[in-house]
Amino acid sequence: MAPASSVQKEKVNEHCRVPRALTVAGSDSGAGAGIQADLKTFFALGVYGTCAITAVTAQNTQGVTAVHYLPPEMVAEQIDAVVADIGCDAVKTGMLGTAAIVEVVAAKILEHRLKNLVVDPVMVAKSGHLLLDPAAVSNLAKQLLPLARVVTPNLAEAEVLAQMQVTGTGNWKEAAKRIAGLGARYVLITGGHLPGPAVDLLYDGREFMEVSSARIETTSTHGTGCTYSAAIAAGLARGLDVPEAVRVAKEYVHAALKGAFPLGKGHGPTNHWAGYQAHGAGRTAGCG
Ligand code: PXL
Repeated sequence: MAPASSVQKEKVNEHCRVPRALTVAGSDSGAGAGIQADLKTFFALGVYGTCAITAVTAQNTQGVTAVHYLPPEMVAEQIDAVVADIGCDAVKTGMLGTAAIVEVVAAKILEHRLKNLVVDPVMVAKSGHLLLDPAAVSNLAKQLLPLARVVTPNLAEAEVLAQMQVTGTGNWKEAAKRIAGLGARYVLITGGHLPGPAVDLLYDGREFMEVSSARIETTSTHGTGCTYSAAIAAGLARGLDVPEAVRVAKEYVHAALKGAFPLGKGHGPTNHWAGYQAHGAGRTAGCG
C-alpha cells in the first residue's frame, strides 16, 4: 500500500484569489510587443494574464513583414471563453487592426460589462507598418473610448484622436481635453518621444498630472507602449486607482528599459524581467 502522504492530494491554495487581466491584441512573433509583451508584463506584476488574439504579425526587431487578421467572430469567441470561465478584473486592448474587430471587441466589453478597460490606441508600428486600418479610427473613438477607464495615446496617436497637431507639452493639455471629450475617463498622453526626461500627461477630466522618469538612452524600445498600458491594466486588476496604477507602471517601464539587453539587429525588446523581485509577483496576489 502506498504511504498516506503519497496518495494525499495537494490542495490548491483555495483562499487565494489571483487578479486576472485580459489582453485583446495582436501577436508579435519577435515577442517584444503585442500579446507577448502584455502577458510577460502581467506575469511580472503578479497578475494572471489571458488573451484574445486579433491578428498574427510576422516580425522581428527590424520590423513587421506580414499581418494576418483573425475573423472578428474568432476574437469574440476568445473573449467569451475567457470571461465565462476565468473572469477578468481588467482588460487591455492593443492592436485591433480592422473596424469589424473594434466593433466586436466593444460589443463584448459591453455585453460582459468588463471593467477597468485600458485602451492603447495602437495605429502604426515603429517600422511604419499599419496596425489599425485608418477607416477604423472613428469606430475606436466612438465605440471603444466611451468604455475606457484609461486611454494611452502617444503623441502621434493623440494627434489622430484629438484631430489637431500636438507639438509637445505646449499644447498637449488641449489634446487631452479633446480626447477626454470622446468619453475615456482618464487620458494618458505618453511623451516618450519628446526630448528630455520621459514625461507623460495624465488628465482625469478636471486636473492635469505629470508623470515623469529619467530618460534611458537605449535602442531597446520596441513594445514600450504595449508594456506601459499592460502594466496599468495589471495595477487596476490589483485594485489600484488610476494615478497609482500609472505611477507603478511608469516605474516598471523605466526598469524594463534600464535593464534591456541586446537582441536582434533593430529595436530590441525591453526587459520584462527587470524589477521582477521589486514588483513582487505572487506577493501581490497574496499567494505563498
Ligand atoms: O507597439 C505597438 C504594437 C502593438 N501590437 C503589435 C505590434 C506593435 C508594434 O510593432 O507588432 C502586435
